[in-house]
Amino acid sequence: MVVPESQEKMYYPPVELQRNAHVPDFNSYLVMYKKSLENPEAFWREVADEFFWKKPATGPMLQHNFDMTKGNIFVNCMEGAKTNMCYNVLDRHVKEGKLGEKVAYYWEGNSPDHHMTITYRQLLSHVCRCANVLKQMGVKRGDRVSIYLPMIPELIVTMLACARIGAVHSIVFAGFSSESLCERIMDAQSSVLVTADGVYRGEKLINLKQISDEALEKCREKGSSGVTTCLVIKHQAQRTRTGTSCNKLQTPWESERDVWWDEVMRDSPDECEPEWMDAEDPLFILYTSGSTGKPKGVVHTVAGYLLYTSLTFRYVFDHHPDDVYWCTADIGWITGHSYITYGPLANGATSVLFEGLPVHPHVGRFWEIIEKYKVTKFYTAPTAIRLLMKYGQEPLRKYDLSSLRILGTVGEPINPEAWRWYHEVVGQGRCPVVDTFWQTETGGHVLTPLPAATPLKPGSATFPFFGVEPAILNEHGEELEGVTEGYLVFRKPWPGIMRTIYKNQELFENTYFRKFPGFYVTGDGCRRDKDGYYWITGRIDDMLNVSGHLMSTAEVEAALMLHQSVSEAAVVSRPHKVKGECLYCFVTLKDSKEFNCKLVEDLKRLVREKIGPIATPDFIQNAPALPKTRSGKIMRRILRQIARNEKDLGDLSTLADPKVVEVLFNQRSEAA
Ligand code: 6R9
Repeated sequence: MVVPESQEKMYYPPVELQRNAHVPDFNSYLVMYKKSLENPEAFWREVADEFFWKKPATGPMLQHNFDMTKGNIFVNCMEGAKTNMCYNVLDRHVKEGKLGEKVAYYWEGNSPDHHMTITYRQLLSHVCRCANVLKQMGVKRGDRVSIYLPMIPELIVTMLACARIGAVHSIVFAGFSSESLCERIMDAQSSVLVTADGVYRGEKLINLKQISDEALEKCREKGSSGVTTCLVIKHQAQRTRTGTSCNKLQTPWESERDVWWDEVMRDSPDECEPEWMDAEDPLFILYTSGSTGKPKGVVHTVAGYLLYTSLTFRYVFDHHPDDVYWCTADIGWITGHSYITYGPLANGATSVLFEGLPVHPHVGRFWEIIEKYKVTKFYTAPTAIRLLMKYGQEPLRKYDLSSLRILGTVGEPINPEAWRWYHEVVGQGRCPVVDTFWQTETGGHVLTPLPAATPLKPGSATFPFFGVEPAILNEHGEELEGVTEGYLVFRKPWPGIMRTIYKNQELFENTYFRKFPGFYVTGDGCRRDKDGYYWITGRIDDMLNVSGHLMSTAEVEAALMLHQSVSEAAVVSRPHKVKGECLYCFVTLKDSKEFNCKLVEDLKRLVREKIGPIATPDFIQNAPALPKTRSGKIMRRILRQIARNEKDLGDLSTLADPKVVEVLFNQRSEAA
């Protein structure tokens, strides 16, 4: 890695930020990076020292095997140590750090009229009460608890309560369908489901309890005795007095199984001894799309995840005690787990927790919230930036954004145009933009700038974080040096990397380690430029990234193929101004079935019901046949080009029947 000497426009860190920063210049970054690779033991030991350990580690900070030819793949951090995540992110601050009265979260509801403030002491008290409630329900160390909740404080309370008693939380994004929720409850074998009566997303009321009931009914039909208790938060009825009050009578209720949150929390004691967990005990499962169509339960463990989310949060957002930090992600995704809950709380940070949408009730909502809470660090997704760009500068001019110091993005590659708008219009040219590349599997940032240290190039995630050693390989697994492009892989683990796929170590090894023995394979393509900067080029495998949400083609294809008229389906991405990518679907119909508008609408509805609104197809095209290789594999590369109307298709010799390409191009106009 060299100090950049590029001709293209670089954005250098502001001097005021450098004065007081944790990593104040590029040279400091290089020195620390070198230490983190040469002596990981000392590097991570120092990070661990600030946390509370009931028992110290007896083993090294990190042990691993990334080579399938040498035995099972494993990562082990701080063997022998005992600790508790919840104790470290709450009790430690309240008891040792005197942060009891500090605000942990400013909650801002879907409507600007709904908001509340929660201090560290209050959060600890709620968490202990919830922990006792869960225990009362029979939840023990190691048991799984599924959580299907909107962005409300109780979501954080429940996840930390699980962490306190050693239960493993499995949060399912509250935009997923009952089918998706059922699948995740069954896979995790949860005994408790925590949900809410309902939630307003913008103008739309979503009846979460009804969806939960449907999911549990589906689980029952599939023979799972699983969930014995459903804990229900009265959110919509209590906090969003909208007239359509949804109370005990209107909320579907099964008295044997369902319990109101406020009734059991009221009498629950607010003290609860933390369960002292082994460093490598699981902390949570979070499902991510798999290329086979079945979601994979990514498992993260206690100690390593604590060290890594805490350190990345501190350095990447250059956290200081008087900051007000806001990450707009949903806690149902990894970004929310790592950078709304665990990373910020581990640092004793004050965060904004936002339930609503960027454009409700008006398109200046984000800017209004930044002004209201004097947000200093703001973290969002390229899709949100592109959406807000559409409305121009006018909505921002009404608000005072002078509190902002650092901006961040995550979820997909950010196009330079959006990057510059974010930097110039939102950050008024003053705030570095940290483009953080990472995955559900990596637990925390792996390629990222540090705001006071790294000169920025719009669209590049720049350099590796401490302890992370990237490499770029070609198809044959040969490492490529210098300026190059290929598969992005990592040579060794950092504490926050996933440990396994829940109940499926074999799938874990096959997915991430089989292709290139000795490396963790991200599935993303990557380019390295002459200054050593890394540029993510997108997924190499057949994944789709819609508005920052990753899904697999197979998952959407499977949903389409449930329709009785469809015999085959292939889904590819197509660039979209706001969502980054959108879904373009090719469907082959069964003989005698007719392709018409009604069918298109039915198929869209089907995908929404099976997966959720985020997966709604934008285009559906009739495909009398699909381009396939001789061995019968669909060639999605060609379909992608048809979807994009790119006529120069290159070599078609591997196709079984090249004529189908022409047919698909001719039918294209009907699709849009
Ligand atoms: C954190 C998160 C992971 C995939 C990842 C990549 C894409 C995420 C990115 C980015 C370019 C960035 N991705 N951040 N691509 N630049 N800064 O999003 O996790 O939902 O698991 O998605 O998202 O393709 O492989 P996850």
